[in-house]
Amino acid sequence: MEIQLWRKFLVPYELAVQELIVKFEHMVKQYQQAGLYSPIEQVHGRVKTISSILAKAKRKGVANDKIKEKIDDIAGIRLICQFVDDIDAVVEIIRNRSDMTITSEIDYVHQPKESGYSSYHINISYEVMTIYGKKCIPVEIQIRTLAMNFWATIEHSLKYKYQGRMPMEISQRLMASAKAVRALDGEMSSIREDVVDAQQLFREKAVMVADILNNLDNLHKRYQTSEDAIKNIQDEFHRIYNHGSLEELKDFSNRLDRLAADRNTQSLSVFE
Ligand code: 0O2
Repeated sequence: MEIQLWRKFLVPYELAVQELIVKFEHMVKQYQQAGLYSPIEQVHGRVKTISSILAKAKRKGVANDKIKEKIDDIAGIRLICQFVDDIDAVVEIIRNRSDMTITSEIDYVHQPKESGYSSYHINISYEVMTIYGKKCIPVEIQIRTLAMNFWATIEHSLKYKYQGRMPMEISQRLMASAKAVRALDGEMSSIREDVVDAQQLFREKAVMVADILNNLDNLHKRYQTSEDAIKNIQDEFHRIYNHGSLEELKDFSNRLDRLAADRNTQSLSVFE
């Protein structure tokens, strides 16, 4: 295929990857805005390069005119989770979506590959609208933890370097480190609740601080609150932020909310 034809061939794959990145990133944002824990930590996506498609076709003995049917990871999305349990949650989310049709699933999490590779693969058919009409694009979604991703990235580079002739010693080290990755993920799972709680508190505090600063800005600019009153509020905010508890910050934020909501009042009695 000529380069121009390749580019045309890959356009709907690029569209599918871009749309899916937007959808999954938006999902993460929705969880964050709702103050909820997101089972997805990072979203990545790529369209395979032409040389990588050709190399895979050669490796798998796929003729050039069969690439479209036989290579199903030309469009790829990678969803990175913090914990192994999150992988199941993400799989469930994808199964329940009406805009992605699952064509196959491979569970390399519970049955890792011989190499040590671990990840959950879901192949979907995803519809995009191009200027030539609708097209159903096959997309491979890989779901893995941060630790699994670290291993896979390193192993991928080494595999590329050794081109299928990986020295035995390195293979063995990789297998041993894959075992360490499973142990690490297991350890992290056992403290998942603590980590999630801590992250939740951090997020709550961040949302509260953003609200407070927004209210302060409004009081200053829109309601022309006096400089002295603003300074008092700011001083109290700094004191609570630096030395107070989350409860105190919550109470402060609620008082400021009430004050900002009451546009007619000139009284700052709640801070007096
Ligand atoms: P790239 O460059 O990441 O796109 P196979 O021939 O079995 O390896 P197959 O039949 O296409 O691959 O299906 P599978 O097993 O679902 O693998 C598809 C993709 O999963 C691979 O694409 C890799 O991204 C990833 N993967 C699978 N096995 C391994 C592994 O042992 N190590 C690493 N690092 N990644 C793996 P590509 O085209 O091989 O690579």
